[in-house]
This record gives sequence, C-alpha cells and structure tokens, in this order.
Amino acid sequence: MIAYITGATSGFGRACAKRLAKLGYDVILNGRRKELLASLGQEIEDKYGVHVWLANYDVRELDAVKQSVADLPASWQAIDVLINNAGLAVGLTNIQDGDFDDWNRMIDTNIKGLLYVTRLISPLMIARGKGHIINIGSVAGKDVYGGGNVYCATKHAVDALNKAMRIDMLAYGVKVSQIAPGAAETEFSIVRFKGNKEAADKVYEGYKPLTEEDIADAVEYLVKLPPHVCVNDLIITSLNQANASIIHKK
Ligand code: NDP
Ligand code: 8X3
Repeated sequence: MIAYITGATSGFGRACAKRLAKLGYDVILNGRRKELLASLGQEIEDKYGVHVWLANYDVRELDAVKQSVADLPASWQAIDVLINNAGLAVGLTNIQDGDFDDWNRMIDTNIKGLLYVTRLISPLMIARGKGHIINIGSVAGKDVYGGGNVYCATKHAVDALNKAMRIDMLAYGVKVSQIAPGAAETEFSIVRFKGNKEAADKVYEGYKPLTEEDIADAVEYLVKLPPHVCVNDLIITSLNQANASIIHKK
C-alpha cells in the first residue's frame, strides 16, 4: 500500500503521514522544506519500518510537479491514497485592503496546486481501477468569515472540486472524500499572520481547538472503510465551534 501526502512537513500532513505509515503504508512525502521532509522521512522509516519517497517540490510549480511524478519508479506509482493537503491562508483583511501577492499564493497553492497533483496522480489510480483521493477542505469552504474572503473562496473551490472529482472518478473505482476541518492548532495561523506568534496564539485562546491527530484519526477512519463504502464529505470541528465564524470562547 502506498500513500501520497502533499504538505507533509507540518500539521495535518505530517500527522497523516505518520499515521498511514503506522498502518503499514509506504509513503510519498511532499513539501517545500527539504530538511523537514528528510528528517520526517528518516523518522518514519526508523519508527514504522516502511519505505519513504521524498517529493520535494512546490505544488504551485507545474513543471516541478510533472517532473516529480515522472521520476517516480514504477513500484512507487501504485498509489492507493492521495491526500491533497498542502495549503495555506495568508493574511486576514477585507477585500479592499487585500494584498495581491497573498491572494496569488492562496489561489495558486490551494486550488491550482491541488489540481496539478490530482491531474497527474489520478490517471495512475484509474489505470489500476482503485484508489482514494482525500481532499483537505475546511469549514471555510462551507461558510465565510470576515477577512477570510480569498482563503474561504479557495476552500469553496476545494469543496466544489471534491464534488466534481467524485463524479469524474465514479466509473473508475476511485473514491473521493473531503475532510473539512474547523480551527486546528498547527502552523496554520503562524503562516496566516506571517510569523506573528502572538496573533496566531490568540486564535486558539479560550477553547480547545482540534489537533493534527484528530485529522489523522479521520483519515484512518476513511482508509479503513470497506471497498464499497465512500464518505463523500466530513465536517469536523472542536466541541466549541459551530461553523467557520462562530466559536464559543470562555
Ligand atoms: P500547516 O501550516 O501546519 O501545514 C501546511 C503544509 O502545507 C506544510 O507542510 C507546508 O509545507 C505545505 N505547503 C504549503 N504551501 C505549499 C506549497 N506551495 N507546496 C507544497 N507544500 C506546501 O497547516 P495545516 O496542517 O493546518 O494545513 C493543512 C491543510 O489543512 C491546508 O490545506 C489548510 O488550508 C487546511 N486546514 C487547516 C485548518 C486549521 O485550522 N489548521 C482547518 C481547516 C483546513 P512547506 O512549507 O514545507 O511547503
Ligand atoms: C482553516 C480554519 O478557521 O480559517 O481552514 O476556517 S479557519
């Protein structure tokens, strides 16, 4: 069994990579930070005794994605699970104050990157008549919140693409599932607030947010389902969060 995880150097991606390795999957790890990728790969090999392939590229770079997939040895092309996880929010401002570069980073990573990887990996699954694509969306793909405009739009796009992929893969035995998490304490807010840890910490004050392990639990549940069962969409929040904009804080 082989799992391909984008954005594996941190947060959900890292936890899912470890969890799938624990379940016996050989893992293909993607991310931009080469050292983190290498150390995670070593840790996984040492701890779980599975094989690891490093796919060190930026999902926004189509040529790099193509090259990396083309470089996969035949034995690594039998991918059973693809987790489209690489993504980010950058900034939290009203549209009229928005930063063009922030918008491009989110759109290029969260939408176009997910499309590039899916376009190149899904034919490998179709050729084998099986596979499972798990898209990491967000509650921000179900609702919007102040200042979240472009990030929310990218996650609404993931929500739409998840539904569309489900239709497109239907005849080929390939499952498509979305996990749409609420607030989880990872590097997400540090990235959103461009390294401002104080602003990032405030997001998680006054309640217990989700953890990366909670999302790994959901992935484990999805990949363990019987072959005839496909969960199409899974919204997961902490006890204190009702939707993208309402969190009950003490
Ligand atoms: P982290 O910031 O902890 O992890 C993001 C991962 O994405 C990192 O491994 C990063 O690796 C990778 N990444 C970012 N840009 C690129 C790129 N251009 N190419 C390749 N990899 C990239 O955040 P999370 O784990 O929280 O986020 C994972 C996903 O979950 C994202 O899609 C996010 O939108 C979504 N999400 C997060 C929620 C949260 O509250 N935390 C809630 C709902 C959804 P590197 O920097 O090494 O490239
Ligand atoms: C990430 C969580 O709170 O920005 O998708 O919607 S949130």
